[in-house]
Amino acid sequence: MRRILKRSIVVLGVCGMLFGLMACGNEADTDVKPTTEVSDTATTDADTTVTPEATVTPEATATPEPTATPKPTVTPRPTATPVPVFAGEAWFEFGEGEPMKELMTEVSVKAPTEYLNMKSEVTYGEIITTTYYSTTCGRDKNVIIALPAGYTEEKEYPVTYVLHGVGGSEKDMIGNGSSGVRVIAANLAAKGEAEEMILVFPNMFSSATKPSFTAIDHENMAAYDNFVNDMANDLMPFIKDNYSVATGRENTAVVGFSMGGRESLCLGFSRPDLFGYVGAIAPAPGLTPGKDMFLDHIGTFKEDELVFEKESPFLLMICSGDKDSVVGKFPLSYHNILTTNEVSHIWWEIPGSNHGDPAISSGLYNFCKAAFQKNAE
Ligand code: FER
Repeated sequence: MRRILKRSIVVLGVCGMLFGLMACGNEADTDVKPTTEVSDTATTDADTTVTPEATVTPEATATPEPTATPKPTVTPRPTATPVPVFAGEAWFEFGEGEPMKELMTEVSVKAPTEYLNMKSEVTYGEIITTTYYSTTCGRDKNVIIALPAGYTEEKEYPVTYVLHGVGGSEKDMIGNGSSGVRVIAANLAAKGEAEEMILVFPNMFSSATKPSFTAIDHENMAAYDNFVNDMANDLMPFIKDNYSVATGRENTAVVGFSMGGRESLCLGFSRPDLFGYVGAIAPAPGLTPGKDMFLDHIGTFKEDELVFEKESPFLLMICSGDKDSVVGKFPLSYHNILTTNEVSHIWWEIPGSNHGDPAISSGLYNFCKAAFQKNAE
C-alpha cells in the first residue's frame, strides 16, 4: 500500500486558505422532530428526499481507471457478492450476514436535537488540555482529552480520536453545543445508548519542519497524512500511558470532519490493525487522486488500494451533506470507490446540508452510537 507519509514533496503552488469557505457553523436544526428511528417509510422532514444511489451520477474521479489492474489483494467475502441495500436512509454495502449492519441497523439522517446540547440532568466529564512529545514531529504537540463523566482508574475505557478540518486545531471538534462530540457522546451514554468513552482531540498537522498549516498545497497535505505516524508512535502510546484505556482495535475509533474525515480514512486504511471503528464526515479531497478548485491532489492512495488485505474495520462509515460547497462530491466518490472495491461500508447523505451542520452532528451522533458496540452486551 502506497503511503505518502515519508514523501518529500516540493511545494507546487500556493492555494488560498480555506477558512472563508468553511461553513462549520452551529446551526442546529431546531425544527427537526427528534427521530431515534428512521425507516424507509418515514414521511417527515427532508429525510424522505434522500435519493437512492442508483440515480446518482458517479463522479469522474470515482470511475475505475482504465489502466488499473484487477486487485489480487481483495479477500473474497465469505458471502454473496455485496449488494447495495437501502435500509432506512443509508446505503449499506455488504453481503448477506455482514456484521457491520448490526452495528448501525438504521441511521438517523438528522441527529435528534435533544442530543446536541448540554442538559442539566446529564453530567459531563473533565476536559484536559495538555501536550505530548511527538517523535514524529520533533516537538511538543497540543492535545485535548475529554474524559467520560465519573472517569475512574478502576475501569478501562475505549478511545475515540476526533479529527478537525483543514487549518484547524485540537480545539475545533470538542464544542459544547451542536456538532460537539463531547456533548453528543455524553448525552448518549447517559441514556445507555452509547459506550462511555474517552475522546481525544489531536492537532493533526504533523510536519517535522514547521509548526502549523499554511496553505492547501502538497507539502501541507503530506504533513497531515504524516499524522498516521504521530498517532501510532506518539499519541496513542501517550494516551495509553496516562489514562485508563482499553486497548486493541475493538476499543479504538477514529472519526473526523472534512480534512479530519480524509485522515480518518487514511488511518483506517493504513492501520486496520489499530482502528476498529472509522468514521468520515464530509471527507476532503485527496485520499485518492482528484482535482478540485484548490489542488490537483496526488492521492494518498490509488483507488484500487482502498481495500483491506487482512483485518477490516467493524465499522466504516462515510456521510456528507448533499449540498457541500467545499468538498463537493468527493465523499460520494469515496463511497463509489469502496463499492467498486467491494469494501463493506455505510454511506448516507444529509439532505440540504452544506459543509457543516447538520451533516457533522448526523455523523457524530450515529458514529458514537455504533462505536464499540461489537463488544457491547
Ligand atoms: C480540498 C478541499 C477541502 C482540500 C481540503 C479541504 C486537502 C478541506 C476542507 C476542510 O477541512 O474543511 O481540496 O484539500
